[in-house]
Order: sequence, then C-alpha cells, then structure tokens
Amino acid sequence: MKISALTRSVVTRNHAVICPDGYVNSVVPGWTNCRVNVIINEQMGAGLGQTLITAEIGTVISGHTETSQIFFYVISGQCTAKVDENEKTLLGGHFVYVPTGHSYHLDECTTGTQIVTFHKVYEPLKGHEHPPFIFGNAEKIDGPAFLGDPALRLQVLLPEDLSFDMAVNIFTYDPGGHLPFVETHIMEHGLLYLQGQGVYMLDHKWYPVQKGDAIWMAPYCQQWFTAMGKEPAVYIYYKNVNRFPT
Ligand code: UGY
Ligand code: MN
Repeated sequence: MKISALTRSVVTRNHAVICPDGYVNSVVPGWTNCRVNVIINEQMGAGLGQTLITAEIGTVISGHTETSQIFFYVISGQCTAKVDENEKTLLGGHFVYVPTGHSYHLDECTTGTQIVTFHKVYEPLKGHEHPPFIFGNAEKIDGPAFLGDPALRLQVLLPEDLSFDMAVNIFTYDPGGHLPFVETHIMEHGLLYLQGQGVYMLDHKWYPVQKGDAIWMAPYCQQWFTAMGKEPAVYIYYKNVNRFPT
C-alpha cells in the first residue's frame, strides 16, 4: 500500500476536485463484485450523482431506474448491457442512457473495465414524452469546433431535444487550447478526465488536473480550463439543461 498524507483533492462549498488517491469504495445494492466510487453526490451539495465503477470477476450492475435516470459510459474494457429486453456489447467509448422507469443489467465485464455514470432526478416537461433509452458510440459522433476554435472540439452524446433534462458531452482540447472565456452559469457540471492534463480555474483558484481526476462545479462556480502537455486533454461531462430556471 502506498502511504501518503498528500493529495490534490479539494472539496469546497461550490466545487470539488476528486483525485483517485482518495477513493474509498461504497457498497451499492445491485452493483456487485465491483469497486464503486461515489465521486459526486447530493451529500456534497450537488444536484447530480457521478460514480466510477471498476469491474472485478463476476461483476453485475443491475437495477431499475425510479426517479433518477442513469448514463453509463465505458471508459475502457468491455461488458454486455441490457435495458429491458434490449442487449448490446459495450466497448470503450460506448454508452447507454437509461431513462426513468426501465430495468438495466450490465455483466460479462472484462476485469478492470471502467465505467463512469451520471445520475439526475428526471424533471418531466409538460407536452413532451419521457426520453427513450439510447445505446451509442462516441466515436460515431461528430466533434465540431467549439465557438469556432479548431483547437477545441465538442461531442454532444445525447439528443438536443427538450425531453432530455441532462446533457453529456465530450470536450477535447489540443495542447494549448483553452476555454475562450471564464464561464459563469447556472448549469452544474460533473466531469471526469479521460486523457491528458491541464490547469482548471474554479472560482479563481487554480488546480493542476490530469487523466482520472474528477471535478464538480456547482451552479455559478466560475470556470476556465487550459490544456497542457503533448497530447490532447479530453473530459466527459454532465450538464443540466432544458428546464425553466425556478
Ligand atoms: O458546456 C459547458 O458549459 C462547458 N463549456 N463548460 C466547461 O467545459 N467547463
Ligand atoms: Mn460550463
């Protein structure tokens, strides 16, 4: 065991940087023979949930969505996912979105398969159907330049349709690429680095971040990022969208 009193993890009232060195596993009913790290949750003041699942031998991730929808994204490895009676093999970059009121069952995972999940209590919208379940592959989704800057590319994984109240996007920054301005917005983010490194500014504090780190940004947490190093920095992130701001 590596023993250390040092960490880059920070938890504040409106943002957190959670690095793997601080993980302590949780037992989640229905999610068996796997390591589950609950990285973002309402206990810290968040409006979303975010977990990281690492598969062991005989992993089964099974349940029925009640009030919260769940988005599963395979970071690496392989598994089989079933939503109700619909089954698919998922590889790295594949995802499955499970709206409320559906059964899900993931198994046949290769050992070490990593899956990040985003959870949000669904807010229905009058005049709109609940969203459908979706199987997808990030590789097949275009990543147009973000606000005209070819150094930044944004892939939007879920349909831009008012029935959805959450978005999950993948943001790729070439080395030296950076957000064009400091964002100050009502939407909340949960985020996980898939590749690379850089520096994130959260409420005027500066954090070095890298692959494997997660960030929570509460509404109005001011945010800016610049990528560094020799390879693009890539993160997958959650955002609440499409609902009237009460
Ligand atoms: O969608 C967003 O708000 C995104 N540009 N924010 C971020 O990457 N911190
Ligand atoms: Mn933002």
